Amino acid sequence: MNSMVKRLSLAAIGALVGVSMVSADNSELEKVMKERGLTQQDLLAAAKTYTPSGGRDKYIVFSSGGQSGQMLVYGVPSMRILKYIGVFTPEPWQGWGYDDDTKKILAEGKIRGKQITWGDTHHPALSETNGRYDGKWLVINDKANPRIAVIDLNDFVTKQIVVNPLFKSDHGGAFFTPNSEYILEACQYAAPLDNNWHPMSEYKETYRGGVTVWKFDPKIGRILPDKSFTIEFPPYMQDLSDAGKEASYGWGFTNSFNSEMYTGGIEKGLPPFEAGCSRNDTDFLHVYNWKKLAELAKDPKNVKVINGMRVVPIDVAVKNNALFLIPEPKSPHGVDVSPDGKYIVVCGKLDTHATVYSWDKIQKAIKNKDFVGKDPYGIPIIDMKKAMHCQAELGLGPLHNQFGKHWKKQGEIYTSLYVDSQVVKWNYLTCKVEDRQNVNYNIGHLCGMEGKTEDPQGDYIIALNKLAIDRFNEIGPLHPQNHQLIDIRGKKMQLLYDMPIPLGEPHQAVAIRASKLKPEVRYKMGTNPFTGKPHRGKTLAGQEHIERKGNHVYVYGTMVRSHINPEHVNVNLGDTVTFYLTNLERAEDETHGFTVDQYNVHASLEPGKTVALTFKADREGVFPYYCTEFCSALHLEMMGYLLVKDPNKHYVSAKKLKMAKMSKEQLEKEYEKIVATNKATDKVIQSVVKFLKENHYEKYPVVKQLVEDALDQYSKIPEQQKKAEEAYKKGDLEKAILFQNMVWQYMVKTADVGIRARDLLVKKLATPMSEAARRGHEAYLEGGCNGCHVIGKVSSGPDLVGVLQRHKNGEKWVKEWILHPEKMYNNPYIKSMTNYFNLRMPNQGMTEKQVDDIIEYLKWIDKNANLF
Ligand code: K7E
Ligand code: CUA
Repeated sequence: MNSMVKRLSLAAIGALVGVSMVSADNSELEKVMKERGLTQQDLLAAAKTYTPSGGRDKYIVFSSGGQSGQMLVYGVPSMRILKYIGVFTPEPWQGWGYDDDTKKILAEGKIRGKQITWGDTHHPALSETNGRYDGKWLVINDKANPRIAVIDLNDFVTKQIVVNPLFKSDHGGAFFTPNSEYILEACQYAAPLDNNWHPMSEYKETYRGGVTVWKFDPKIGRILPDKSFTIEFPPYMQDLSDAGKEASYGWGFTNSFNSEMYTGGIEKGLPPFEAGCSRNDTDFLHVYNWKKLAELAKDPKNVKVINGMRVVPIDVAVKNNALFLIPEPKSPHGVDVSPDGKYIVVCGKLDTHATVYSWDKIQKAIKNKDFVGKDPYGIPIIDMKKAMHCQAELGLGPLHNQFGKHWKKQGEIYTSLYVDSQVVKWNYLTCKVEDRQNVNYNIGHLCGMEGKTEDPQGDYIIALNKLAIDRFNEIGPLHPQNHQLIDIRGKKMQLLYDMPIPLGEPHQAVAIRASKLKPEVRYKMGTNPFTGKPHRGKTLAGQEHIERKGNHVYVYGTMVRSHINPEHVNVNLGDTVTFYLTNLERAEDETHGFTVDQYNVHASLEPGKTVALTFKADREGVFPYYCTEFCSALHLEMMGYLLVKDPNKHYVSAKKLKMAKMSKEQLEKEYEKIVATNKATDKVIQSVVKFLKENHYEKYPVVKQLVEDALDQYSKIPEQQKKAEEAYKKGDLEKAILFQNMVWQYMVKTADVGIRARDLLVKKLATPMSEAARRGHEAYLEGGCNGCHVIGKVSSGPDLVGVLQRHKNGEKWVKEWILHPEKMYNNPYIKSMTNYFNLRMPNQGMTEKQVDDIIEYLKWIDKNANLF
């Protein structure tokens, strides 16, 4: 335990976690600590991570979802998961892979015609401007099926998947260059670049590795495959990569782990890959000038085209001084370029060292031709000693690096040790170790806050641990992964929090300051998020219709609280059906979902979005469709029917059931009742509107937005009212009642949002509550006082505004009255009140302290009396 923390007094800890130091609270804190077996350091950790309801995080983390083929998003320091993003794998909640447009994106990931519905995601990367995260785009690789996906951070939705036509697996991607000009994606398991059969015996001749340099357009956020190219590498099993920056801008670095070019064969009695691939003491770091190669690739003379992609052959790269090798210690894994681009840090899984190369020295060695020879493919090998800056002895199994805030002067860097289960803090300028933190267990990557950019933020490191073993409750043989949050602000690292990840094995995560992300909260009405343009199926209120073209039925529908329009769709067996649906909501977070039962379609409709769902009506019958998000009190009613009829079948109609009908008088009565209800409800609405206007709601954007939504709902009323009156005139009372009910529905929705707006406005306008008043308000609610009293209004009990002024010695009087009401039942004033309300104030068994707090709350009410 950190000794500084040990010495902290309990009072200081209490103050730290925001508990006021009155003895009662202190003893409660002690009790909780004892009951839960918490140390003072635990409390400190809790205070550093606990985020009260409504609180925000400083950083947002994008973590690979490993074999789930998806990504996850969480906040730091709270470690609360905010979202899963469907990427290579269908994700039903978001409709990812269950509506037409998302199916199309997933289909972009088809490999040689085959749809692949999973992915092995490893390395997410955020787009950069001048080597710093700009919060616009996110990309990630799929190791199993070499592909890159692009996610738009405007809505956190995957917008593009590109397939690498050459590689059969990839790993060293995705890495952005400093201005997001390109994305590097290095091969992993060497294989023929073409799609033909080549025997293992011709491995050296016909198997190849490489790095694909994908052209990226940061304006539109798309990879441009036609402008991309691949650099051919020897079959050395390339691993991780990083792009140079500042001093080393224009260059790329990719390491490898099979310079032996071993080809395995355990089944033939040969040593397995693991033995053959780790025979040499060193492997190769590939150093290449992507900038120069991009220019060269423009000339057809310099490339061969394989599977439609331009490939710069090894000899062309070598001839142009654009490709070199540097030996690196045994079985390297991570390669990370320092924020100023001057150092390249390589960690080897089978070496206890991290090796720091100097870019200056590498350049000098290239200039002076300080080569120790050439590899079998003619690539010059730079003398390792001449390129090295220093080596740090870190421990067993160093894998990955992240830079800290004090990188420049103190060479602050953090490295994960897989075998030792540690994070090591060291100095890459001096190669001295400074601190170690045990993690649980077997860490892979580690994630610093913008820790691989030119502007590392420090603050935290997240350890992405492969094994959890004993950290969580037992849930069967498959354990979750364990992400551990470590505070690096002090001299010593402090472990703060364990977060289980039950979704594939996240290899790497990247963290960005939350302030850099500015996503939309809604789409422009009728948008197709994948084109950014109006959707071909965009339908506005009043435009709903069903169209038949041959045997394709198009439904142009809308969704809004709480109905789907249309509610009946009749088609013939064998028809193709397309539902176009637009969510007409403008209110934030008013998402609807849509499915047709048993047809394996689903869509998520965020406000303003239009989706398309196409399927073949290949089964006869009646299929309910409904909204799948609990969007309002009448969400269950948000439904309709798809009726699929076999046109070649003769149907006998059922006998009509005889049911009692309501008399005209009964209907009249019901009609009057609903009209009266509507009038009363409207009164409530008008009073809320008056309050909002008088208090200038328009000055507060969040309130304004709610009011706009409320008015939007309210504006639908006249039309329904008209329909009701017309039906009434025609004597169709049934219909008139239903339309009046619809009026009421809109009123309820208006009131619902309107009241939310009012409450928010009150909070904005009111003087802040003292701690005591806040506790008093809670005691008031918990005591059920609001069952009879409504602040600002006489209801089942008297209005409490001004209650402290109503009696002499008001505070004392009220306190006595709450504590012992029965003592005052015979008081004439109380008697008359009891008679008036036909209710007696009960003894709620409150403590004196609670009553004192309630009085503070009542004082706050009086101060803000104008708001009630
Ligand atoms: Cu080390 Cu794929 Cu970056 Cu796993 S990788 S840990
Ligand atoms: Cu819309 Cu539930």
